[in-house]
Amino acid sequence: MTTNRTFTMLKPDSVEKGNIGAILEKINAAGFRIVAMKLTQMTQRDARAFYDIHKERPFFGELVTYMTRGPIVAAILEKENAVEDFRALIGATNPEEAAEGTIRKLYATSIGENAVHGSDSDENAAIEGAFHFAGREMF
Ligand code: IDP
Ligand code: MG
Repeated sequence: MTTNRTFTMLKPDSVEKGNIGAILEKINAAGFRIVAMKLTQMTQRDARAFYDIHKERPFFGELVTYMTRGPIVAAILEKENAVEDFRALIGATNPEEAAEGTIRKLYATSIGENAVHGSDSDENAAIEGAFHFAGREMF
């Protein structure tokens, strides 16, 4: 199944390093339209809920600390086949395994601090978009 929308976060390392503009440029150049976007900061509770699927993993505490340490940019993106195409644009979770030219290859530091989030399914794109933007009139 294809979808028109996905959800992304430019994670705290991207904001800290001043990479918001460069990453948004890549996203636009790849044909995604920004439907909703905000600078925000996740609380511990937010991050634990957002990454609940990983709560038993050994890196969960580190992940919550990382994702809450500073602002993120949360956005909903629109494009034909958005979920799959955006995962291709960001590259593998581990930047050492990410393809040349992908956002993680260019801007990630490590498997933990990997610059961006991209939803992995249509269902999760809808859940994650609602998590950050529920109640907005604009979409
Ligand atoms: P994804 O973001 O590519 O979908 P997931 O496996 O869903 O990757 O992991 C969610 C996030 O958890 C990753 O983006 C990364 O920030 C963090 N993470 C994943 N694996 C590790 C690890 O082995 N060590 C530390 N952090 C990790
Ligand atoms: Mg994932």
